[in-house]
Amino acid sequence: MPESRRLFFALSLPTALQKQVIRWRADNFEPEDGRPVAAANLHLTLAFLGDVSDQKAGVLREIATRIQSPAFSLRLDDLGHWPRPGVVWLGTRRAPLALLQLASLLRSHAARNGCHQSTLPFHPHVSLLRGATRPVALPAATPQWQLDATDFSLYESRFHQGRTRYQCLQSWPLLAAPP
Ligand code: 2AM
Repeated sequence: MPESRRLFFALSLPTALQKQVIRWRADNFEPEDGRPVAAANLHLTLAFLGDVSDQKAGVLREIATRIQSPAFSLRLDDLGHWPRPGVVWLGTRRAPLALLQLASLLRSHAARNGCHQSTLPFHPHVSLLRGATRPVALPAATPQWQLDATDFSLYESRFHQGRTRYQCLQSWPLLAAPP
């Protein structure tokens, strides 16, 4: 049987922003609200690929190399709770067009290469807590962070010794805005 790995394209959060987010999260949620996503695992998924053979991953990496999409800034100014699948998330009230186009491009390439894509509309978000299936009191004040997306990455999701770890396999630059 060929090797396959669980992969997804995502935007990473810079370490400084990861730290701010987890500090704020610790101050604003209770342990019973859900399991905190590890700081290094915080990310915004652009396209989920599922279990992918190395051959198919190679094709998708080639495609990613040819993508010429502009860099963009995203305000992380929205917060929500999905009781199913049990996620508390950080999102944006106004998704930049460049983000929507990048996600749409990656999703359509993924679909064309046999990676099943959800029919749900793309809702850009960073998962903060998992297993949050019971009601959660969300803080009244929504944080106002900015994520400057200058590249996008391919991640592998691994489950080992009871922990999920996302490993960045490769990153591709987004085009800087002309001066
Ligand atoms: P989530 O944060 O909303 O759970 C790695 O698992 C990433 O891919 C996570 O960000 C997860 O989104 C997303 N993901 C996992 N399974 C998925 C699926 N079946 N469809 C779309 N996205 C998925």
